[in-house]
Amino acid sequence: MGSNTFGRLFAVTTFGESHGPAIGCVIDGCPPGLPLDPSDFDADLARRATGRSRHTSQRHEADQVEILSGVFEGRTTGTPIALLVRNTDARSRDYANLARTFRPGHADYTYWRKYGIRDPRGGGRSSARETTMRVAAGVVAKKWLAASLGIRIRGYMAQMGTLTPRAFDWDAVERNPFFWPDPAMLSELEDYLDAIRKDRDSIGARVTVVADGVPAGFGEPVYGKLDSELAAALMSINAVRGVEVGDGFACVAQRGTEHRDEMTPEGFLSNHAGGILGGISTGQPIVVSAAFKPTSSLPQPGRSVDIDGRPVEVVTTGRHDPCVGLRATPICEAMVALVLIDHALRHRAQCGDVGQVGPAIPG
Ligand code: EPS
Repeated sequence: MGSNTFGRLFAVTTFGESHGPAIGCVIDGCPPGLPLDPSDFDADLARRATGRSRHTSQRHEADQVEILSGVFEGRTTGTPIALLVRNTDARSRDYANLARTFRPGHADYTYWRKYGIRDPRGGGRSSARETTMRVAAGVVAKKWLAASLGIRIRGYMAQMGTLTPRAFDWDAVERNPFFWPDPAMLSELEDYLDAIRKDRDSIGARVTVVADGVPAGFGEPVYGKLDSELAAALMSINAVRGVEVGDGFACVAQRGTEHRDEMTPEGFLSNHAGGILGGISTGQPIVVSAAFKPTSSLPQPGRSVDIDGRPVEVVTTGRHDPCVGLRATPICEAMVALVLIDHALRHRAQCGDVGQVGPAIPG
């Protein structure tokens, strides 16, 4: 059984490997009539791409999306949308020394144990290159959510290593390569990451995504809860080790009187719940975070074993990110968008006739 399809009514299947000729996806279930042009993908793919600053992998891919089907005269037709991105800058020789061994902390080992095939080139299907197509599919989802429901999805880096923002400005986020909301800290971040790179090491990060304008009612208790599907979506991104909804694990130390979001006719008084109660959206902003582990491909020696079980030392060469979380903001946004469009369509299918019940508490 493979599991390369995500979503039920807006179903995205991705395919391809980092060092194959191309990567791509098929989106099945996109509503017809949505304007869609290849240039729509450029901005988000550039936000995710490698080689856009000295702090990311220096592999240079054009990341040009070709629309192969599902669009006629600039609009989606309701038929499967096939998107393709050609790989143009793979350098497989960087991986030659990994043919018989495994990077510690990398999926190399588990892919080999599961599939019995050792294709080390570029991490194959486990490479973060696959996230290109998540972002591409997310562009379509974001566009429909904005046009049909006025939903806006934005993310930022909420922590890198030990650093957290001391101020918050949404406008600053898109003006720096860290997706960082505190512009006064940029040189501190640069120095921090330069030092990590100089140490030939890597570092973790936290990315937060906020979705504004989500109406009350999305989510399917009990096994298709909005929060459980958001958690699964974010957890499926390479290198994610933890997901939080709203206050997340901080709720462990909170009292009920602090955590509950009191309601008034004028609106909710707080949003500790992250916009979801009982697995259903409340109408408040949806707030989710993902924790990214430090990159396992490291240019300093680490102990490992070879495919015959003998002890070896592994050094990873090649063009790797010192902080994978740094390029993850658009990926997290895309996964949130894919969950929300799927739930928008599912809600419309089951509850489209319910209409407005009771008082709508402003988010
Ligand atoms: C990646 C390793 C590097 C990154 C790659 C993700 O690939 P390579 O060693 O082939 O240059 O460049 O990221 C991308 C190519 C991308 O588009 O995100 C990894 O091991 O995950």
